[in-house]
This record gives sequence, C-alpha cells and structure tokens, in this order.
Amino acid sequence: MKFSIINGPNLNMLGIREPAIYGNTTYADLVALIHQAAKEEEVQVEILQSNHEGMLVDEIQRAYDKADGIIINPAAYTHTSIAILDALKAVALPAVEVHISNLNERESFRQISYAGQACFHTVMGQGIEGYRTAIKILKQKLLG
Ligand code: CA2
Repeated sequence: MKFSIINGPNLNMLGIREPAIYGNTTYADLVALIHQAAKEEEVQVEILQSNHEGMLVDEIQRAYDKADGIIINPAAYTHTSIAILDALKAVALPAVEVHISNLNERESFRQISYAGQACFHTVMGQGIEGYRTAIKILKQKLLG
C-alpha cells in the first residue's frame, strides 16, 4: 500500500516561528515521524512539500499513477485553492486532509476548506501526530 503525502506552503518553516500554534518541532521532525509511522503501519510513503500551488496540483496528479491514497495538508491553499480541490476530485483517490492546528479555534478565513471537500476525513489539532492518525485512517479505509 502506497501513500502520497503532500504538504503545502510554509510547512518547511515549522519550529522556526509561531510555536504556540504549530509546536516546536521542525519539518525534518515531521518527515521522520511520517517515516516511523509508515514503518509501523507497514505502508510505503512518498512525501513532497512545496510552496507552489501548481507543484501541489502536479503531485496530486502524479499520485494517480503511483499511489493508493493521498494525505494532504495544503496549508494556506486549503482556504483558497479550487485548483487543488479539482485535482483531488480528478484523481478520485481516497484522501485525508491534515492540519497541525485546530482550524475551528482560529480566524474565520481558516474555517473554509476547499480541499477538504474532496477528502473523506479531516484530522486537525493533533500537532504533527495528526499525520500518524491520518496514515492509520487511510490504511483502514483502503483495507475496507
Ligand atoms: O494547521 C495547519 O496545518 C495549517 O494547514 C498550517 C498552515 C495554515 O496556513 C493553515 O491555515 C493551517 C500554515 C503552515 C505553516 O506556517 C507557518 C507559519 C509560521 C511559522 C511556521 C510555519
């Protein structure tokens, strides 16, 4: 079972600023956690982070040929990108949306998620541990 894990803009800055919202862990810590969780769950993962909307769309399209499911944190593009929503709908792979912070407790502009409309589940407010939860949920979905 292979998952494409896609992270959007500024997630490479984790741990550098705003620790009260995003924690002290770095993007390298997040990548390590994902690899550890994937090993434990016996799934394969490919991870991409990009600050560019089109790169995220390209990666979702690539997942169509190489992955069984998608875990995506589109970061700020969550709240703006119909292109990412359309790409997720186009590939029609089972997808889980992840957010490190709890969007329900934040600004009103973060209350809308376009990408989430093409995802069967959203994990939020669990910090980077949310990616482990997402891996488990996606695996269960694919196992039926
Ligand atoms: O909670 C999440 O995972 C978010 O997707 C993170 C995004 C934010 O725009 C979303 O509304 C919620 C931000 C990514 C990281 O941005 C940083 C900002 C300052 C310092 C470090 C990272």
